Amino acid sequence: MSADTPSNTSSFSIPEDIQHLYDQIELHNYRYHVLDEPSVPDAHYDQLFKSLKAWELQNPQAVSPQSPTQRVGAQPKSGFSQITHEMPMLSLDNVFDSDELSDFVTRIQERLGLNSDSSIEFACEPKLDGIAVSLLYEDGILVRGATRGDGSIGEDITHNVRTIDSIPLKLLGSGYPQRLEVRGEIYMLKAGFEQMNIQAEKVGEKRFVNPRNAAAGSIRQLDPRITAKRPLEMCCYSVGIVEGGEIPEDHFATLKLLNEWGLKINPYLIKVSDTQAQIDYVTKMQALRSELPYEIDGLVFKVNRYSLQQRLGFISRAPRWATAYKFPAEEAVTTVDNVEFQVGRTGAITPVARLVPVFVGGVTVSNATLHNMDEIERLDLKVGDSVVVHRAGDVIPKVVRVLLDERTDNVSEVVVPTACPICESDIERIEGEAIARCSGGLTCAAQRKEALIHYASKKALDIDGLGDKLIDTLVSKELVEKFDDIYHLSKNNLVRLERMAEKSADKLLATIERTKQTTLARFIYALGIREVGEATARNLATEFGFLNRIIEADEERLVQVSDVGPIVAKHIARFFAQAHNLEVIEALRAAGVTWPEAEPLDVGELPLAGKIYVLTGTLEQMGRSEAKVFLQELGAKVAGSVSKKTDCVVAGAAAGSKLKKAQDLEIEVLTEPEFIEFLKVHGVVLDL
Ligand code: D41
Repeated sequence: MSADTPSNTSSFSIPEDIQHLYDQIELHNYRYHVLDEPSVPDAHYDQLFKSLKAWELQNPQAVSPQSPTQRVGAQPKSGFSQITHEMPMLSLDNVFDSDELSDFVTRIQERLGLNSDSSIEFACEPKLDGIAVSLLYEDGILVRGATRGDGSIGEDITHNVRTIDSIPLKLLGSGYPQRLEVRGEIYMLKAGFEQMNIQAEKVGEKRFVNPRNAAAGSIRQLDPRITAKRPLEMCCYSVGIVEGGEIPEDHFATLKLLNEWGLKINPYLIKVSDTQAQIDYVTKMQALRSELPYEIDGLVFKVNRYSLQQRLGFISRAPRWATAYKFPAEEAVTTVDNVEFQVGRTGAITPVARLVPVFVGGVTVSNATLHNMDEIERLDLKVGDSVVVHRAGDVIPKVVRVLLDERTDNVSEVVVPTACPICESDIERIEGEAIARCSGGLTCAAQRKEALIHYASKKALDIDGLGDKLIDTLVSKELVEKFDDIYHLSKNNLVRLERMAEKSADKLLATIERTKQTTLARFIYALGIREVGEATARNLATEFGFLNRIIEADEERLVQVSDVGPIVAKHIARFFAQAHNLEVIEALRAAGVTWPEAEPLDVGELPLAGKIYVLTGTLEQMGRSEAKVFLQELGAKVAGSVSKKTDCVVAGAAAGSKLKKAQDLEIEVLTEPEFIEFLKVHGVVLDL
């Protein structure tokens, strides 16, 4: 949080503070709505707004007509004509946790005069983080597109919506009302957004802050040729005007019908009738959030039946029958206390920002990666700056932006070290590479420690119980230095360590012993060869079958392995050319580490050779990337979309259009349990 962000409202008893708050909110408003260039995350803005509202609630006599709370939306950009919505586009109230969600349901039951255990059907859908728009169809023809604007007046964006492929210019089928207004969200896919920013940087243009602002900026272009190039989509979530025709009696059925008329709806739309199912939906979607191809900032719950919606009505522009369930914001503002440099497994020196702790993406974050030296320059970051921190899913938090407007005189330059902060070896930086490295190799304690952590990690030797902290202790007590030292640890060594009871020492030693039996792929991955990840290690193991053959292979042979390019081949060859690496391998073999070796199977002999598989929906027992690797191991190709050439579709939960297409094309479909059974039959070992 910036220094001037109120933590409570009591500090705003004097009007100057309030004026300052007005100014801040108005500035953010202008940047957000007019320039499409916000400088702070929404949550920060919401916080300011909330503080002002709270103060005004305490001081109702002092609410000025100039207060930002007294107007809705912002001025439209000049150049667009205005559209008055015949039926206002309502806004949504928010809830933030399951208690508030259940209060929302209770209020509805009470208003409808129902008792607390009577069930009401709700439609649930993701809340897409884009911009709300209205489309008007007359006799099935798209005649107008408009932004929501302030809910009453929006901007005419007909020329731009016509460029969006997921918006039909003419409705499909028949039976639609003569006049039909469809409402929904225009948004940008995450991948398209990344692509756009890469392109923007190449030509020296400014990056967009996030997919939502990129979508807003794209839809409010005066030149539709620019909009047409942007990867936009639209998903529908309600209807407005309905004249000269009928729609079903509930929201869910209406959306399904819109879908039949050619409009896109969200595949995760479901109906639920009890609180538990609502909570399950929240849990499921929260887990899925970071994997979705678009950003969502929450979910929307709507009373399904229109007759009930009507009875409930709305207050101050928000329907009583709907609410947004907001997820924790993935961005927050905080201050950089310091920048320190960490040494990774391969010697890469990564700058890390030490932050004033801040709650973001559901956890408190006090460190964020800055990737490399170039990034500090690109961000123009100084110690003491206010920054925006992003944390999505389980990904490492990162600093995405510096709030240059808020920079004070109390900032200092980041001091880049010239020697390794751990072992004082020289730092090397290859021309044209962004990464600086410690040249100490395994003589550097930091690199040794990281190498050991990697060796013991889940995808490598999988020595459960030998994690970061224990390795840290073992290295600093000089009990472990090289990989094979792990196998020479004694119970005596272990029980002397803090927090290591006899039972856990026994357990750890048993795990170390058991995991000596490994696979060639795990072993190669564990060695920590630069650029050799899990998939490359698997490919090397499958194609060579024997470690010695890999050691002997030259670069020319190595590039024939799938996924191995000239750079990776060079790293592999270089690794095995170094005598001390071969010694490490010998020492591990001598300590009893073994793996089965066998003549590699000819790719053509694999059970799924030549078959094309498509994965869709959410797999609950394994990740999609895992499923992909399993299929590839059996010789199948995994494609992204369903076509006539597809042999089989594996459909997880909430599978959408791909599943439908597979059914239309009469392609074999496996459910997740069927898929797992199928893998087992083909001898794939699953550790689920
Ligand atoms: O996905 C969304 N962003 C979304 C927004 C959604 N799925 N449903 C919505 N439903 C409504 C009502 C209940 C008023 C028809 C909305 C919005 N409103 C909305 N978007 C922006 C302001 C309001």
